[in-house]
Amino acid sequence: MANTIQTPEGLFDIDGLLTDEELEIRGVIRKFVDKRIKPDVAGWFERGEIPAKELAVELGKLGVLGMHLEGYGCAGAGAVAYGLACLELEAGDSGIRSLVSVQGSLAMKAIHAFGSEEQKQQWLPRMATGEILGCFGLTEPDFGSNPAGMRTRAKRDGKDWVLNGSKMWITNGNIADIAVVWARTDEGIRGFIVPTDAPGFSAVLVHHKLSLRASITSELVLDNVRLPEDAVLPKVSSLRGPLTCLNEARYGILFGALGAARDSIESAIRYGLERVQFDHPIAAYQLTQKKYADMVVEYGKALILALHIGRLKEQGKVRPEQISIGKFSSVKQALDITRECRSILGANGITLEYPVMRHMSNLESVYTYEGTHEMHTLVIGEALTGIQAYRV
Ligand code: TGC
Ligand code: FAD
Repeated sequence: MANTIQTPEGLFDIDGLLTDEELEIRGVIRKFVDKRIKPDVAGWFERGEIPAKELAVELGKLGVLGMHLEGYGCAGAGAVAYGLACLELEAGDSGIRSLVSVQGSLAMKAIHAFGSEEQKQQWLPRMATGEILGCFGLTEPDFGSNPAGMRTRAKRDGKDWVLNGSKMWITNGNIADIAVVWARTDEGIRGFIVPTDAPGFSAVLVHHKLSLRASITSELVLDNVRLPEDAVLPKVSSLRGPLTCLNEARYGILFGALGAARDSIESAIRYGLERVQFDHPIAAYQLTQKKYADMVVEYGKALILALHIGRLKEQGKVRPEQISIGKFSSVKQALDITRECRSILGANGITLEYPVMRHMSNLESVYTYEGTHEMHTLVIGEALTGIQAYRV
């Protein structure tokens, strides 16, 4: 007979691998998610809306927007602390983690890594508080996995830049104050800070999504958008710019997806202990316990891998293919886990009364964005063979 009932994390003594500061940050975010996100998120998901502006200010007060960046009002937290924050946020909903990822790891990271001192001073402190929201435009309607083919173009006109093109599937596009837009120029691929009230800029909401419904997704249209010379990010002129930012956001996801998995496992265990069939709770049946055991073992393995990658990142040693391994592993495991949890909840599992199917459908987007599962497979394959199979 087991002594005490343990949580998925307790079973692996995960807390022993974390510092006091990391435990404290995790606790604060978990409390915020329990109080502010979980009670309302099913309704936001159902209605396809999210009070993103309000939440951004609250998340700014919590210190999570750009929390892993140094200076300019950012907390300068360690990589593991940031990962744990993403995990707790995604235990609420992938859309909330997306809001934070896009702001901190994509839009702010681009300015932090490749912006001028003036650009950093102008934008980062107000982005850290959530007063200014950013989005990140890399994907285009015809260039998703292969951003190198992008058609959006920026041309010099005197001292100005003029941008034309479109970006697709852009998180926060309709509510952003600035868009970091990547465009082809005569000097290579460059990043531009585009105020969203610039003439010629428009954002069109994507409707009818069945996934990430508590998140805003948009098409950005750039029709002769004229920008001053200092709108360009001066420190990069190749795909290295956006891919550097993607490393950060993918890193957040390799922790984040596990939050959706954990919340689903906890929900399925609670349900299994309460739901009685054939005179016993379904958690008492061996087939159900096998499901719990399989899921929790995979969850724990993925979390330990995430922590290992986090510690490598803190030491400045992590390589992009290791981040690919993490995203590949966490998202796949999380998706499999949510599907299994859904089966434990039976018919109730298909409703928004429980978080499981919402997490599952969100993870379908997470499986695709920030590099599809297949692209990460091929990045790992390239690291093992030296062959870029995606170009063959
Ligand atoms: P390649 O020719 O190999 O390299 C071009 C330049 O980039 C450098 N580089 C990297 N730099 C930093 N980090 C990495 N991971 C890098 N990989 C390559 C490279 O050194 C080179 O630099 P330079 O200065 O010498 O020119 O690039 P490629 O065209 O062959 O691309 C490789 C590939 C397939 C891995 C890349 O295209 C890729 O990752 N595709 C997937 C696209 C993607 O992930 N899109 C995500 C869009 S954003 C998003 O989904 C947000 S979701 C919202 C949310 O998070 O909530
Ligand atoms: P495609 O690239 O057309 O791929 C379709 C299928 O073909 C996939 O299975 C893929 O793996 C496979 N495939 C493609 N090439 C190869 C190959 N060489 N070998 C084997 N298989 C291949 N983008 C942004 O820039 N900013 C954002 O904020 C953003 N937010 C998003 C939010 C949501 C909700 C979603 C769903 C997407 C978002 N994206 C964003 C876009 C996302 O990054 C792309 O959807 C993703 O990169 C894949 O591109 P695609 O959808 O065009 O698929």
